[in-house]
Amino acid sequence: MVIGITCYPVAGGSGIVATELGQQLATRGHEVHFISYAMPFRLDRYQPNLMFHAVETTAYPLFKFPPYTLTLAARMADVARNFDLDILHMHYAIPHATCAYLARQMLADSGDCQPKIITTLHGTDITLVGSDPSFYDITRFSINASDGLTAVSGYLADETKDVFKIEKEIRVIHNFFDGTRFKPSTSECQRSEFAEKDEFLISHISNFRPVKRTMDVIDIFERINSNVPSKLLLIGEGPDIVLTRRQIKKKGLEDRVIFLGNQSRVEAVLPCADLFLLPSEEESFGLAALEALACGVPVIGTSGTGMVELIDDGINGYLCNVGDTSAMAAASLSILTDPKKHEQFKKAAVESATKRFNTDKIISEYEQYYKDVLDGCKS
Ligand code: GMT
Repeated sequence: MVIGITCYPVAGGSGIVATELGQQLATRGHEVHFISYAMPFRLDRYQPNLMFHAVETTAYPLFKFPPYTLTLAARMADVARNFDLDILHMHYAIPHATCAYLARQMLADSGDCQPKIITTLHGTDITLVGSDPSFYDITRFSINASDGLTAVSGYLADETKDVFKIEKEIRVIHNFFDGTRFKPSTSECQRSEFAEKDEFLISHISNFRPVKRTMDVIDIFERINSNVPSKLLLIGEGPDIVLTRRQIKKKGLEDRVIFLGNQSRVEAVLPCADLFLLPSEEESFGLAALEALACGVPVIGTSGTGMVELIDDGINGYLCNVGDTSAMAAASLSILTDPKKHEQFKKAAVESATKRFNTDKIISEYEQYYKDVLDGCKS
C-alpha cells in the first residue's frame, strides 16, 4: 500500500506512534510518505520505502498567522496525486483530519483518485482541545468525514462517542513499543550516573503540561524519599517545567532530582529506573508508561484513565485516584521496600507489555484496518 502520514513532528506520544508506525510499515514493504512542517522526532535515519515531504508556510504581511493548515492540505493533495496514495493516515484530529478532508475535496475537483482518510485519535485532541467549544463542531465534522477511525484505547473510543455523539465504529488499536529498543536493563544503561547503589531511582517522562500533574510527581517523590533514599529522574520539557523546578527548590530536593530535558532515545535511560510515576489527570493510553513497563519498570498510574488498559493493578504497578499522592507514595513504597515483590512486578511488567502491545501484533492490526477501509468495510 502507499500511505501518507501526517502527525505533529515534535516530541509527544502521537508523533512517536505515527513515526514508529510509518517506520514499521516501510519495513514491511509499504511505501510511506510523511507530510509535516518538520521531520518527525525519532525519524532519525534513512530507511528504504520512507519519504518526508516538508510543508513550508508562506509569510506575508497580511497574514498575522501563516495559514499552515491550507498549505498542509495543498501538500497532501499534491503528494496523493504524485504518489498515488491509497491512504491518508492522520494522527491527531485537529487540524490534520480537517486538512485531509480539504485535500480529498481538491482531488475530487481535479478528477484525481482520492485516498481513503483514516484518523487516529490520540487523546487530548478529544479530551481537551477538540471538546473546547471553539473546536467542537469542526472536530466532530472532521471525525465524521473520515473513512476510518481508530482510537488508542477503549477508554478514548468511549470518550469520543460520548463527547462527540459519534455513531460510527471506532476501531481500538493500542499504542505499541519496539521490543528491539525497549527492553530490561542493557549495558548502555549507566545507573551509577544517576543514583548510588543504595538509592532507588524513580522516573517520570512527559511534556510537562498541567494534565500530567507534575506537582503530584514531586509530592509522591518527596514522600518516597523521606522513607527510602531515592533520586528522581525527570525527562521532557513543557509549560510546567518552571513550576516544577520551583517546587523542587521549595521542598529542598534539588540534590535529589535530575532533569534530562527532551531525549530522543529514552530507552537508553528508562531501564535504569526502579519505578515510573505517571499521575496524570487524563491519559488516553500512556505511551511513556508502556515504554517503562517494556523496560521492566513497574508503573504507578491513575484509575479512570486509559492506563487501566495497560497497568494491571497490583500485578505490574498500581492505579490510584487522581490527586491521591499519599496512596501513590504508599503503593510505590510497597513495591520498593519488598525486593521479592519488586522482582515479580518487574517480570510482570515485561510480560504484559510484550504479550499485549508488541510491534508485530499492533502493526498487523493497522494493516488489517487499512485493508478493511480500502475494501469498503468502513467504520
Ligand atoms: O501525552 C501527551 O500529552 C501528548 C499526546 C500527543 O498527542 O502527542 O499524547 C497522547 O497520545 C499518546 C499516543 O497515543 C498517548 O499515549 C497519550 O496517553 C496521550 N496523552 C493524553 O491523553 C494526555
